[in-house]
Amino acid sequence: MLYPQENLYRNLTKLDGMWRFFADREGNGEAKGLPGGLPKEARDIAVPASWNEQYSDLFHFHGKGWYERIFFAPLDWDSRPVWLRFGAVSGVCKVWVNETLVLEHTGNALPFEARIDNVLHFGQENRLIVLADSTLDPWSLPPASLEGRQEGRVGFASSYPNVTYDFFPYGGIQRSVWLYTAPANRIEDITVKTDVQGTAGIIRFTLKTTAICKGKVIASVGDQVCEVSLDGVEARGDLRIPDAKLWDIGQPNLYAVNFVLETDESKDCYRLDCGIRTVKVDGNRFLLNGKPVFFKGFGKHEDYSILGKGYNDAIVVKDFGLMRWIGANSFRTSHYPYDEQILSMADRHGVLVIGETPFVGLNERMYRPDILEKAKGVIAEMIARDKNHPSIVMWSLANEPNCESTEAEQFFKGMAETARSLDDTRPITYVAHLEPENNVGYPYYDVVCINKYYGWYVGAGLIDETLDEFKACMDRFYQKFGKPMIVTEFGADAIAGMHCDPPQMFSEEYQNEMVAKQFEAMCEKDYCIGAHVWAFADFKTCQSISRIIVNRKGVFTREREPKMVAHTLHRLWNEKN
Ligand code: GCB
Repeated sequence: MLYPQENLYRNLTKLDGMWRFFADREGNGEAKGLPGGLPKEARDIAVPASWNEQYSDLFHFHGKGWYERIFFAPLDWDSRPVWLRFGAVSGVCKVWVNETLVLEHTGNALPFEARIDNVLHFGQENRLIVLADSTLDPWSLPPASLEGRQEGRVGFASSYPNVTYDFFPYGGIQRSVWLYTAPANRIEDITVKTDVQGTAGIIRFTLKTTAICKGKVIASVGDQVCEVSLDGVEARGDLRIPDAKLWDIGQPNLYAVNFVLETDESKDCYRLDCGIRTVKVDGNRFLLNGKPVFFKGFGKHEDYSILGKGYNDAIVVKDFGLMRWIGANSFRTSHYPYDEQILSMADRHGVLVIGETPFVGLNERMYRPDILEKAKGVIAEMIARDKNHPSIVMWSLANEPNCESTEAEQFFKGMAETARSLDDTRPITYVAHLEPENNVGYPYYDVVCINKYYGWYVGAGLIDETLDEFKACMDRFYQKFGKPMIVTEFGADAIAGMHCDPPQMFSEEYQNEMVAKQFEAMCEKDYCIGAHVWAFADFKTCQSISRIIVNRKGVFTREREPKMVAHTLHRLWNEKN
């Protein structure tokens, strides 16, 4: 799905800002006629942002949130097709424009859109109503539930809210809302794949139109032009760039390719930033443009106080600055696809991204054919949205699943086949926390990613004593699967400002020493091709006896101040290529 863009044939306007909000605690808003307008108790709310930290009584509201926004549809947009697009809304979402239901979507982190000009009043005000039903559902992807309070158990099982993952289930319209025009028969989609032939770069494109048409497609960048005829809904071509500058780590060479669609009835264009690069897993190595890569970086979250999971440009700018300073070359979009602007930023900064699905905490009861079908749909949505980003070099299809049974194997095989059929250019992985024999999915994947907390959840307080266990664990995975490995999570909680000599758990010294020693242990293993510290910054999670307001494994605080370990990583990572 193409990101909205303004050009000669397309206009857009953002509907971000102050909306009205109503928390439907009885859950019967639809029957009460809320699609026609919110009740007078509705209050101001900012979009994009989660609702939970905007008002304290909404903090633990995980139900049906209703939003309203009155917007003006310009008169000169009359008789032009108009789309309404949501970057992401939590849970099960329904959208009404002037009381007509125009959109329904399920999921927290991917966009959806609909053509709405047939219900718009041009040159007048229009009423937009959004229902974001964030009710925690044990069968959703990811699974979550408010039920099952469990006493006396340690860890997430006894957290509130009781979800199967370690981050707060924020709700709301968390990414931008757009209204845009484009020709009726528009450039519906573009897929680019790149290759290198000698010193030339090849940008192979497939362009899809909305309707069957006759005409031509012209792709150009500078003096290089590729014109192909179109008869149907799809045109393919190769744009050749002589002496191409490859996209690489810290060398974000991008070619702004202009795609023009010319048919008898309409014209459209779209500019896409393309990075020419190759990625490949070869034996124990991960090759970018033929050169081995060592992934240095983090698992991250979209998370900030007050905003919750709401997208914010300033935070993205700050985070990329910190990643550059510390010497990171990569991050994982743990545990869901991030806002598209973050991926574009990674494209522009030459940062590698492991793009992850929202499938965190999958368990054995989920491995049913109907849930696999749903999962395949989400993988398809993610790849459709993100396939053109050069920064994305691998897909991670799940985080820490229980993956032991024949059903699990079929599920993971099915997901792998879907991802490969939709994208034959990128390796795939999933992220494991259990032992090799409890990971029946790996034979179908290219890279092994493990999350290991020696010296924390295993061998609490023992940094030196658990180092050999950690190394032995890495070896077990390599012996069983013979694939390159990234340690996608390791780390310790540290409360900023808490100091201790000798280092003890929760002090900055402990986190610092553990991360440094484990990083060095990984560097001893040739099959280990990356180290991602958990986590980039402290982040909000559910309440439990093991969390002090936030998860404190951040190398930076939630406000992005460095802890002691940040300075150590800055040194280690700037030394290691
Ligand atoms: C994990 C999870 C991550 C948690 C982390 C922790 O293994 O993948 O979501 O936040 O551990 O801090 O426990």
